Amino acid sequence: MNYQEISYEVTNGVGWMRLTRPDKLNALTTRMAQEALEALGRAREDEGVRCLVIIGEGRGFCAGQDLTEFTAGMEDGSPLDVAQHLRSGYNRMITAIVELPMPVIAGVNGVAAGAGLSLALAADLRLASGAARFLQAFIRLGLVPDSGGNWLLPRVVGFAKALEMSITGDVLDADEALRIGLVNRVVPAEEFPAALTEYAERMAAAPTRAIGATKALIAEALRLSLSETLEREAVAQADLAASPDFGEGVGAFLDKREPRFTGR
Ligand code: LHQ
Repeated sequence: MNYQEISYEVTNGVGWMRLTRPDKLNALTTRMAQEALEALGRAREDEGVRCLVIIGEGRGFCAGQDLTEFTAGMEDGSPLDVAQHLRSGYNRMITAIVELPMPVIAGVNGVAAGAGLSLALAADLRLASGAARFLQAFIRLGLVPDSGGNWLLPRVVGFAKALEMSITGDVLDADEALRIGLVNRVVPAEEFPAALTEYAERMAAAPTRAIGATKALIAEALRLSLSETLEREAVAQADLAASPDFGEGVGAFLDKREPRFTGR
C-alpha cells in the first residue's frame, strides 16, 4: 500500500507508525485508518518488530475524526454512514493495537482529542511531551465517546475522572494527565524525541513474548475471577518457562551479566 496519511518504518527493532497530516493536527480520515490498519498488520507479522510506537507529525498527536470529511459528505448528499465508518475503520484499528503481541507506546507529542485520545489509550504505555494536551472532544459536538473511549478511559484513569473528562470535554495539560495516571511519563518538549527513542528501544530489547502474554493476562483478569486468572497464569507460565528468553534471563542472572533477549 502506498501510504499518504501515515508513514511506517522499522529501526532498531522499533516500528514507527507516524500520522502525517500535521496541518490538521493529524485528524483521522477513512484513508488514514485503512493505512494504519495495514501498517499494524505488517508490524504484527514482522518478527523484527518488538515494539510499536504511534506518534504524530508536527505539533499535534491526533485531533480525532477529521470533521471536514464528516461534513463534506453531508453537503454533497452522501452522508457518512457513521456506524459503518466506525466498524470498518476505527474499531478495527483500536482492536488491532490492543491485540498486538508486543509493547505499544503512544508518543503523545501534542494534542490528543476524541478518537485521537482513544488511539493513545489503546497503547500500553503513554509517553507525553510537556506540550501534549488531552480532551474527550466528543461532548463538545453532542456525541458520545467512540473508538473504545468508554472502555479504555475508565480502565486507565478510573470511573470518576473518565466520566468527568467525557461529559465536560475539558482540556488537560500534560502535568494533569500525569497526575491522574492518563500518561506514564512526561518529558520536556525539547527532550521528547530522544526520550521516546530510548524508551522504545529499551522496550524492543525486552522479552517480547512475556510482554505479549502479560498484556493479555492483565486485560483478561479485569473480567475474570481470581481462580480463572490463576489457571491462565499457570498455562502461560508453563509456555514461557520453555522459551529461549527465559533461558537467557536465568542464565544472565546466574552469570551476573545483562540479558540479551531475542523476543522468542
Ligand atoms: C481539524 C481538526 C479536526 C478537521 C483540528 N478535523 N480539522 C466522530 C464523528 C463521526 C464519526 C466518527 O468518529 C467521530 C470521532 C471523533 O473523533 S469526534 C471528535 C473530533 N475532534 C474534535 O472535535 C476536535 C476538534 N479540534 C479541536 O477542538 C482543536 O483543533 C484542538 C483542541 C484539538 C486543538 O486546538 P488548537 O491547538 O487551537 O488548533 P486549531 O484548532 O487551530 O487546529 C489547527 C488546524 O487543524 C486547523 O486548521 P486550519 O486550516 O484552520 O489551520 C483546524 O481546523 C484543524 N483541525 N482538529 N478534528
